[in-house]
Amino acid sequence: MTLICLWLAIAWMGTAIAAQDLSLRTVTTGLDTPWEILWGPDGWLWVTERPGRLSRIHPETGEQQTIATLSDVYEQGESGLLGMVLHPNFADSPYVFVAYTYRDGTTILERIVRFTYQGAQLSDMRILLDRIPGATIHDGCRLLILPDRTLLITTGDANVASRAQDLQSLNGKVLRINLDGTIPADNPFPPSPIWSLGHRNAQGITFYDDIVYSSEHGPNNDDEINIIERGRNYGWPTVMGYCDSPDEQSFCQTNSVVEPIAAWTPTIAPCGLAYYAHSRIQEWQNSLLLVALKAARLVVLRLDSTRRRVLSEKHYVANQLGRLRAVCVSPDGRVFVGTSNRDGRGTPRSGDDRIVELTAATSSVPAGGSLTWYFDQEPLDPLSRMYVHLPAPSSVVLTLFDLLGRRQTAWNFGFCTEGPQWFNLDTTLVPSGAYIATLGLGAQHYSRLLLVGK
Ligand SMILES: [Ca+2]
Ligand SMILES: [Ca+2]
Repeated sequence: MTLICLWLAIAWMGTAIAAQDLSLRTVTTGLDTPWEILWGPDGWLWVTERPGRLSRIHPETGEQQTIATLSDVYEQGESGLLGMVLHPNFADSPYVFVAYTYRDGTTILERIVRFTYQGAQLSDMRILLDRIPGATIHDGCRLLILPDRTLLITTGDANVASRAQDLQSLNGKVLRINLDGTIPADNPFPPSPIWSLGHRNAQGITFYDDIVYSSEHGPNNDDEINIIERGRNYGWPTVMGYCDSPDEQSFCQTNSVVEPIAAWTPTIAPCGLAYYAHSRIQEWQNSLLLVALKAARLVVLRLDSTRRRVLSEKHYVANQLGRLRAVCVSPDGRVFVGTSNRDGRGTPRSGDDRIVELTAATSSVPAGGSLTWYFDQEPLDPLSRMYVHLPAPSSVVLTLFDLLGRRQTAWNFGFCTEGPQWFNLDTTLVPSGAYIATLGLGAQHYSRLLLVGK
């Protein structure tokens, strides 16, 4: 038993994939321009589609449940229902934050709103930030909630490039607001929501530890990946990509412009961005996963130990799925992407748009299929919970072994019915450290590395 567990753990940790080893599994079809895909605390994918629908999609069956359809969304060109993020403590605060464009007369405007999720529907819409100028192009609007419980919002320049440098304009910025719509007292330009400036059209944002990363569309050159820092200037429209022409260098010195950590000419149209921290796909650990519209591929940017420098760039599924707009990483390291072939610039194929799971062909999960298994946080604390989507009714036992394979403790949850389950884990008496966690489901065993803290 001990040897088996160790072997499984090593197999898990050692998984590496080459591009040709990646396999694609269509989760669902028939969508129209999925703009945001999130992994929800209920184990479903939460999705916005640009014409105005919000839905939950089951990652295994593809079942779609509409939770709202926004009737005042204005979709033209790049505008419409855009970014979404869920409250980090969704069980107690079931709030869904959404960005969309609408029309006031002939004027296109953008707003950030908050819904409450109850009874499998979104209700009680509250406006947090309103009347951000929009346009048929460059509407930004990727959302991110930071650990300090503030909301970051990317905005585009709405096709007026000079606005990106104007501190009186909300366009071409990263904005930061509190989750109730008020402005944080420690914003750099109080009482403005502006957090950083000089952006053209950022449509990807993610973070890991204390670093916020963003992707940004360039014009006909210099798409960018930036590290977003408080109060800093990112150069647009004077500076494109690096500070490497005489005009740019002068502006960069005067304004202390932050250069990107990656730039692309010719452009790839970079969009959704996610940080990959998991060991499930070892080769991608400590990388940024970036999906591209024009280049129609997943770009994996491996970072160095400071996480501020790109070590390598690899491309996957190039031209296999068409335009890719959204990427989502589940807490157990599964990767989902959304196509954008019905957005007016793509060539829809039968079934488009779709959500596809990218998996290593040599799966690190032992026979028994695509088990969804994760913990609500790591390292575990004394009140942690374990999520398992049971593929069939079975007994459930979680055992922790130390790294020498010696059994330390176990939780026996008895016989459980199939489907999604949460299990409470009291780790009060478990010393902090690294363990090999083995989940026994009947005769099947699944292992992974697990950290326990205090
Ligand atoms: Ca820039
Ligand atoms: Ca440049």
